[in-house]
Amino acid sequence: MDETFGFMNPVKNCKKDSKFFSEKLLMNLLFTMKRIRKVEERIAKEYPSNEIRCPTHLSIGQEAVAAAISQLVHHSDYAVSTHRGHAHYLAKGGDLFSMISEIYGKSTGCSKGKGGSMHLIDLDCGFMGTSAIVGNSIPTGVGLSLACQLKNNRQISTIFLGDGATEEGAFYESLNFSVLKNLPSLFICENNLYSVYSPLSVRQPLNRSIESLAKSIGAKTAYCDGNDAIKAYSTLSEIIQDIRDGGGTWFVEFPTYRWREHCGYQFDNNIGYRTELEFIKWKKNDPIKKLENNIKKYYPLEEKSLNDMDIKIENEINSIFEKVSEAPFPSQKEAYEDIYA
Ligand SMILES: Cc1ncc(C[n+]2csc(CCOP(=O)(O)OP(=O)(O)O)c2C)c(N)n1
Ligand SMILES: [Mg+2]
Repeated sequence: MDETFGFMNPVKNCKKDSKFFSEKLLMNLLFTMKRIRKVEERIAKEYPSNEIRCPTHLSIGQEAVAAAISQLVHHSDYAVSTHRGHAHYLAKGGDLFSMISEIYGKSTGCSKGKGGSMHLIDLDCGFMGTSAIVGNSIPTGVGLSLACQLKNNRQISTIFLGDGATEEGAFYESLNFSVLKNLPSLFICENNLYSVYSPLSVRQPLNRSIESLAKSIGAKTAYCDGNDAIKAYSTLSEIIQDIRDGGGTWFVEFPTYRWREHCGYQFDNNIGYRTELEFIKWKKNDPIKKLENNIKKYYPLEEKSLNDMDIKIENEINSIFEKVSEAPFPSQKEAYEDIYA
């Protein structure tokens, strides 16, 4: 039992095997992860041509948690995210054409081509925005939780953040307020061990986990493998149920790892802040392969169905990139519209 709050930490009951879940759910998780991975790999492939002009933070390697969320939240729920937000936007149901358009600065983009990769929004599915300022979207996410509570309709607000964002004052103020008011907030901290080039060891005391920080503020907390879509799904499904039932604010820490450089399409293991060995260790822990292997233990997962899935995703991506290439840039007269300055 969790002594502080009097109920079980769901991670301890977490179902780890595909046998507990339907084939349909497992294939949805796999499809979502592959789609996110392939979209970002395509962005990485196109980036050197210099047509994408905005800074772009890829989350290749970190797809599992987003996929789990995609199967658990509704369009009527809210979510906010960070500079590394492509996966979260897509998982919440964000429109792919609008996202790719935005990354290319086209007027068909979700921020009319003025925001770029770090300013994704899709109001139709409750994805309420991402921000280039670390920690910036956290208070917005808690404000949305307050709106959910006032409406009293079992909606929740998911707040994606990185480990680095837990070093921002806004994080503490927001979490404190959310806990105080018993708001339906789900804080999802994807701890990829780094804030740009700084490892956790130079930023936070040893032997104090991020989860324990959130717990000390009064949030219900859990710690779960961020590269295991099944564990993430199982853990989050219990937590989201609790939040919808009025259980209040949760904070879940998911250890994971980004494969590419902090910002950009390349690999940067050679510049000295992390080792090739560490990278290889995490790459072997590929969330997509991990899910495939787990599915294969209990269900037939044939090469053909995997290939069909790949082809379906690639066809969608090809047609969207083509459509975006034909879309117009914003006109010059729009330059001063929709801005605060
Ligand atoms: C307030 C603020 N401080 C610093 C930065 C520079 N910055 C951009 S991303 C980043 C790292 C954030 O790390 P984390 O929250 O762990 O997210 P990750 O990039 O690892 O996904 C930093 C420090 C910023 N954008 N905003
Ligand atoms: Mg980080």
